[in-house]
Amino acid sequence: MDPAAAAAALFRSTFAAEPAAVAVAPGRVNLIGEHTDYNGLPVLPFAIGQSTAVAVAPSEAPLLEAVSREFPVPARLPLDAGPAACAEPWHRYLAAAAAVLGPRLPGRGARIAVASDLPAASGLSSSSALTVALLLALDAAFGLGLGRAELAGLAAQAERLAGAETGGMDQQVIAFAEAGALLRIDFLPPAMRAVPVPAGWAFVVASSGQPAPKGGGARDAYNERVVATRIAAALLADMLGAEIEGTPLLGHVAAIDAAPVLVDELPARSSARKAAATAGVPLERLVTLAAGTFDPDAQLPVRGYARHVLAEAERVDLACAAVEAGDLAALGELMAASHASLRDDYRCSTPALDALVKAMTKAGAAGARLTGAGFGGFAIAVCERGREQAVIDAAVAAAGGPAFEVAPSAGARLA
Ligand code: NG1
Repeated sequence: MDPAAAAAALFRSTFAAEPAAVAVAPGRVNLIGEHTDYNGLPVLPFAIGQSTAVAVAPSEAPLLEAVSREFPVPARLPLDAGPAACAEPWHRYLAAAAAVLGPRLPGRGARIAVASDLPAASGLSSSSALTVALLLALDAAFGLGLGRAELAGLAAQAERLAGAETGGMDQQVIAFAEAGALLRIDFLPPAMRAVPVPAGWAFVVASSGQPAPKGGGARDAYNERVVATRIAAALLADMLGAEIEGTPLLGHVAAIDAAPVLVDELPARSSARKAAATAGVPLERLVTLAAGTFDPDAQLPVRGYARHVLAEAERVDLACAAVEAGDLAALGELMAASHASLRDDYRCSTPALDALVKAMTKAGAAGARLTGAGFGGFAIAVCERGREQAVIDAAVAAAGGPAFEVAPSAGARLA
């Protein structure tokens, strides 16, 4: 059963009532532009056909009562529970959605049923699909009148409260994607552009066999990189004599010609405390996260991280041009360079992801790379249509699967 029908059926069988609204939000794959969004630098993702559906009806009690087809433990959370109090990772996203809606929910709770055909903890954005679908369904059920951009912003804030200091790519592409196209997203200043995909290309995603749970260790590894790249941005701005207001991001300095050269003069490792003193910025701008404060004395490999982010942003520009020119070989080379940079400079690949990328490339993919935050999860490959089955077979042989074709699909909707 597809997720929308399954969520509605689960709602009926659990609560013996009809849902007031059912919303469906797709997962996403990032073609290129990895770990750039929280630096205010561009990304090139697309929404996929697999999705999470949420059926909702308002209830009188100030509680979220929720069941999921995929997660066995049901939720019964006070509206003000807050994500930190939830032991079950999937409950955190429910509590976080209630927290960002806050006073917009008129003191009443909701009954919720969830069904998904997206693999969890994979880098395919199952958490953002859940958050966006939930907010869209609550918006419809309570008549909140949220606009799409506001909804994507609230979903990103919810995800940050749940623990990972995300940059907002996932929620935005899930809210705004168009079928048949990639979505180039810029953040400084904000902009979006659909980039149609040539008809003869196919995309394959494949599991490395290792989950990358944002509710667990991957969250700390992710947040370390958010803080380390803020440190790099503050130090580079200081070297360049550039003024940054608020949180320093590499996107604030990336357009300055000398920035890529000066990256090599950054310290190999630094702590937030040391960098704040050197660059003369308040320490809290470097270490404050929505879900807490990062250790100001942790020594982080800032030079390699910054080198990856600045080079990756350039690859996004080149990849957009390659897609628009229908140049599959050029796109493939950029994806290979992205993976190497994520492996060597950003240190977020794993031996299983490296082997998977190699196997898919050998089987005829024009290019392959890890997708999402890494530390496990999925890889994406692009190939000429007709070669996708060979790439899928090679991926399953290398890492055990699942591996399947994904097609650029439309964003979130009410069912
Ligand atoms: P995944 O691993 O797919 O959840 C995460 C972030 C993105 C982005 C990528 C790395 C969340 C919800 N999403 O994606 O915003 O920073 O890593 O490019 O944390």
